[in-house]
Order: sequence, then C-alpha cells, then structure tokens
Amino acid sequence: MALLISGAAAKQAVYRDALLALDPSLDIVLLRDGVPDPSAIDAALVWNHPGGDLARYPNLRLLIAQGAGVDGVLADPTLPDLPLVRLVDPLLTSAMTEHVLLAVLRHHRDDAAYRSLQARAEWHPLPAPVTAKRRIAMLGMGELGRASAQALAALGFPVTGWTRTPRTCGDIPIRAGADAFLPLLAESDIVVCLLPLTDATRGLLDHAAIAAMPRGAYLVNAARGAIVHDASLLAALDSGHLAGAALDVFEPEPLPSHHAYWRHPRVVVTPHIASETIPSSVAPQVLDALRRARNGLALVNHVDRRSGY
Ligand code: NDP
Ligand code: OXD
Repeated sequence: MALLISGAAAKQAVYRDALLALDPSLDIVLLRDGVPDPSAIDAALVWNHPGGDLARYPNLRLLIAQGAGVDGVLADPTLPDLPLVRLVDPLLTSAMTEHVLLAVLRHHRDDAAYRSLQARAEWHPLPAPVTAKRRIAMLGMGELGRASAQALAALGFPVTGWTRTPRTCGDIPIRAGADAFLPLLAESDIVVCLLPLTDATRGLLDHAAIAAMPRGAYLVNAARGAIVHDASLLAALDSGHLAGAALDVFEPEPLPSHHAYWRHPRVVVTPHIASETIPSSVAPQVLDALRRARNGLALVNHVDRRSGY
C-alpha cells in the first residue's frame, strides 16, 4: 500500500525525502506526478488537496493533515468519512510562540511610534509601558495557545485564556464557553486569537466582539482569517477604537494586493508565516500515524470531525 502526498509541488518531494530517510521501504506517491493506481493508496498526507480528489481512492483508510489546522481539509464536501489526524509539533509550537511574542511586544513597547520618531530623527521617550497592567486574552488554549499564554505570563502580563470546554493551565485563569466571551474581551487590552476555524468560530470576531474590546485595544490573529469580520475590524481601526492589529492569516489567501489591510497604518501584515510545518520535524509522527493505522492501533492527535478541530 502507498502513501499519497499533496500540497505545494516542491514541498511534496521534501515530505517524501524526510519520510524515506526514516523508512526507505515506504511506498510514496506524489500527487503532482499523477497516481497510476488509485487502489494502491491507503493513506494521504494532505494540504490544499484538490476538492473531490480524495473520494477516488477506494482503499484510503487514513488522512493526515500537514498542519495543526484542519479546516482546509474538512472544507471538501466530498471528503470520505475516514480518520483524520493533525500535526502537533514542538517546532510548530515554539515558532508560534515567537510570532505571538513579537506581535504583542511590538505593540506593548510602542515600536510603531518609535519607528516613526526615528524617521523624523526625533528623540522623544514615550511613557514606559506597564506589563502588569496590559491584560491579554488568549482565545484558544490548545497546543499553540497554551504555549503562547505561558510565555506571555512568564514576562509578567496578566493573561486569561478562553476555551470551549472548562480547562486548567497552571496559574493562568481560563474561562470557557460562549457566555464568557464578550465579558473577557471587554477587559482585555490585547486579544490574541489562536482558535481553530470551525462552524462556531467563523466570523466570531465580528462587530459586537470588536466593539466589546476597550478603546485602544489591539488584536493579534494568527489562527484563520475567516474568524475575523474584516469590515468590522477595518471600521474599528479607522475610528481609532482599536489601536492596531497584527494579522498573519486572511480570507482569502494570498491577501489580494488591493486589500485595505496592506496599506493600513495600524495593521501589521505577515503572509501566513507565524508557524510553518517543517517536514523533517514532523516525519516521525507521520510515520507513527501510518503504522498505527496499518496495525489497527489507536491514533494520536485524532481530529473530532463533529467539533471540527
Ligand atoms: P488545538 O485544537 O490544540 O486548540 C484549539 C483551542 O481552541 C482549544 O483550547 C479549544 O477549546 C479552543 N476552541 C475551539 N473552539 C472553540 C470555541 N467555539 N469557543 C472557545 N474555544 C474554542 O489547536 P492548536 O492550538 O494546535 O491550533 C490552533 C489554530 O492555529 C489551528 O487550528 C490553526 O488554524 C492555527 N494555526 C495557524 C498557523 C499559522 O502559521 N498562522 C500555524 C498553525 C496553526 P478546548 O480546549 O475546550 O477544546
Ligand atoms: C497550520 C497552518 O494550520 O500552517 O498548521 O496554518
């Protein structure tokens, strides 16, 4: 049986090489090269897989997403009802923590203001920011949100997490459920979004949510673009209700060149680079998933398709 790999053409080969380095006996087919025998495919390692294609492999038994978020995989209406696992990787987590720290600290330490002062050669110290008074809401306290929340708390920021189900995370308080959402936003100076995109989170950061944030608050979205209602965010930035936003993810991607975010003075745009999956780092868990599925063992990081993450 063979593993099918999709995704960006060049990356398909990088995944293949990383997997073969661990197990040269693997039979691997790259989607970019065509699939001579669809019945030979029993597992697929997928990203941006062409819609409808996964329904044409009669012996497919396992889907592995090439990332942490599975919204793209689940978006295919013809996706076969098969076990889906996602990646949880220390390098993915630490890269996201770096991204979140950078975005938060850039705002917290008035970096935009100092850059424009420098551009005018003006020596003008601003009031020192008080870390202990900058309240941060971490929306999503999963693999990525927890690590970012812990790193921010270690710097002295008061961090509160938000989850779907009640959770604990050391000393970091967590509020759960829809009723806790707006009250948490109302008392947060920085909101970091690390939620999965699901039916429940699509458009969650809408006009009402953004209006609930205090005047001068800041938004960091490194989750998925469709969680934010763009027109509401732009209106809040234009009016000065929000001080700014650091956005790594958009709907659609790539962000069209005419989009207002690109040139907005209060927006920092990055091209979905907060945390990239590194094939050599995740290859052992891909192999493990494959072995488990082929031997009928319980899967790790198995996605609950009802909740969508
Ligand atoms: P996890 O599945 O580990 O965690 C998701 C968290 O979100 C959990 O705490 C979960 O709550 C919470 N959550 C889910 N739905 C809701 C809801 N309706 N209300 C409140 N809380 C909710 O995900 P990861 O931390 O691994 O990844 C998060 C997302 O980050 C990914 O789905 C992906 O979209 C994005 N991502 C972005 C990258 C980038 O480069 N920009 C890179 C990698 C991922 P509970 O604990 O109760 O289950
Ligand atoms: C992911 C991503 O979900 O890269 O892993 O966005």
